Formats: sequence, structure tokens, C-alpha cells
Amino acid sequence: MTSTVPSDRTGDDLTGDDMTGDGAYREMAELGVGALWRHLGNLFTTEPISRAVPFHWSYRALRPYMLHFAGALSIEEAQRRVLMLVNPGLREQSATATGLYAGIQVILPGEQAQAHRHTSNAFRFIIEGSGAYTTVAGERVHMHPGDLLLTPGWRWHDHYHEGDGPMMWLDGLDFPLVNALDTGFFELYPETAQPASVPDGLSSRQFIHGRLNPAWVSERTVSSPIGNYPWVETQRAFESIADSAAGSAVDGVLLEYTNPWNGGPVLPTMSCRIQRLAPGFRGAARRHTAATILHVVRGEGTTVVDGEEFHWAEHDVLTVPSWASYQHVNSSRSAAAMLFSYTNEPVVRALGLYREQLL
Ligand code: 1HN
Repeated sequence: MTSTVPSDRTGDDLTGDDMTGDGAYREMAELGVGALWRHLGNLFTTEPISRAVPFHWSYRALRPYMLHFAGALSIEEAQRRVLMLVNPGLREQSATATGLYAGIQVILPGEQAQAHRHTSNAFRFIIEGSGAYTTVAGERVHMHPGDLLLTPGWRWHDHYHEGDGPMMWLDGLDFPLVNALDTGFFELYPETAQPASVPDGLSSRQFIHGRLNPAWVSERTVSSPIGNYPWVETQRAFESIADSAAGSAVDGVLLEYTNPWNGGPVLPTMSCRIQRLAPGFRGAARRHTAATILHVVRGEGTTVVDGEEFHWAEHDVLTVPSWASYQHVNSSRSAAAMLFSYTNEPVVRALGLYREQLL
């Protein structure tokens, strides 16, 4: 018999001529089989090799496009008017870093962004403008530059701008991870906006950052119940400690926003942080297995990622892949730099995969 389907072969057939070239590999591929010995090196690298590349987005370069589309595209057409910051190594997933997404959103006065919900966790870090609010699960949360607003997974959310001038913010989501796990659900709200059902900004007032919590609230959520971590409080925290805190050799004075129920990250998949690099700060170099996205709140400086220098200015975004070495430098002799950042470290740690190395 010269031709037979592979499943009919006996062991003896496997010594045939067609098994010495690529024939057997091709036939096996049709059976859904691969040869581990041909892939071992790619599957088990000595250390992580990220598809993501280190990358920098200049706010000064992006802002004109934001304003262009604010004029050219209605909020109804767009649903969300957002420029996605796509990592050149992660285009298929529209991801910014492994498991993480960043985008810049703009909303104009009088615009209402449709209410919807998704299983992905989200947050917004406000860049510029005033007078907009987002409604999350019935609570209106007002936005000011530097505020961190949370939209944990599956909460209805919509945005409205009742102020003047464009309002812009950084959106952070974990949808690349949620999609990789095939766990994404999405739903439109039946109306454009949801009604407010609790007093505005209640959650921020009700929790005094994990030190005084409302004891009558019985549900201990995995995501922080705080709708807004206002910039005024972040600034107060830095003013009270920045000059006396030792800080870290790598990150300067770095504070993590926390879930008041457990002191952990604000979202189960993303840890959000804010750091101050003192004038002239020159950080030590480090690498770790968490992917990171940084946003410049103020100041100018340089981050060296795997030997490549990225110069950043106010409101820029930068991503550092897993296991890439990074070193922050604040080049100013007089002004502190403030960096907001988020990482997938909670996921990596929960799975026992976190490693770091000082260089
Ligand atoms: C989303 O729901 C928002 O609610 C922004 O403002 C960006 C990117 C991908 C998927 C959902 C928002 C988003 C998003």
C-alpha cells in the first residue's frame, strides 16, 4: 500500500521514505500534532522574551489628532472618542503592554458618551479640562486633572461633559488579558445615560483611604469601592512625606493607590501608582516580570529601557515590557517629576511568576 491515511499506519509504516523529509511533520500537523523537539527553544526561553517593545507616545504629537477627531467625529458615531496607544509588537491585540491597554479619550462640552459595561476593569487618569463626570453604577464621579477614577469590571458607566473646553484623559484597561482568557463580555445600556442613584462622589467621601471604612457596608469587593482618588489628596500625601521619605533607589517616592478593604491593588488585574522623582534624581536600574505603562503627570526626564533612551515630557506615555531593564532620570535641577503608572503585577504575583532583579 503506497498511500494511506496516517491513522491507518502501523508502527512499521513509520520507517517509510516519506517519513524522513518534512512529510511526517506536515501529516502530523493535519492531525493537530506538533513535535516538541522542534519548538522547545521558542517555548522555553532562558528568560522572558516579550513581543511588546519599549515605546514612547508624545502627548504633544497626539493632541492635534485628538482635537481633529473631536471636531470631525461625533460622540454618537464613535461611542468613545479614543486614540489607542498600540504597541508595535502587539498590534493584533490592540494592546499597549502585555495584558494592558492605554488610550487617550476626548469629550466635548455637552457630549454624552453612551452607557455600557464590560467585564474588563478600567480606570481613567485625568489629563486636562474640567467639568466632566463619569457615572459608575449610579454614582456621579467628577473629574479634575490628576484624579484617578475607577470603573471595575461589569459596572455600567457613561461620561458627560457639562463644563467648557475639551476634556481629555488616559484610559487604562485590562482587556488584552481578559480577551486572552476568552472572558470578555460587553453590553450596551438600554438608554444613553444611566440615572444617578446615590449622592455624587459618595464613595470617595465614605472611604478615607483605608483608615476609616464604612463598617455597615458588608460586601468586601476585590476591586476598590472608591470611585475617585482625587489629585488634591495625592498632592497632600506627597507634601506630607516627600522630603522626609527615603523612597526607593529605583523609583524615588512611589505610592500605590490601594483598595481600602485589603490594602491591595485598586483592581485585581492592575496596580496603579504615583511617584515623585526629585530634581536631579538618577534612579538605579532594575527589571521585573511585570509589564508597565507610565504617564507623565508633570516634569521632564529620561527613562533608559534596555539601553535605549526615551525622553519624556508632560502627559507623555511610555511602556516598559516584562524583563526589560529601566532606569528613570529627572534631568531638571529645580523641578520634581511626577509619574503615574500601572502594571499587571497583581496578576503576575497571584500566579507566582513575579521576579525582579536590580542591575
Ligand atoms: C471603554 O469602555 C472606555 O468607558 C474607554 O470610556 C476605552 C477601550 C476599550 C474598550 C472599552 C470608556 C475603552 C473602553
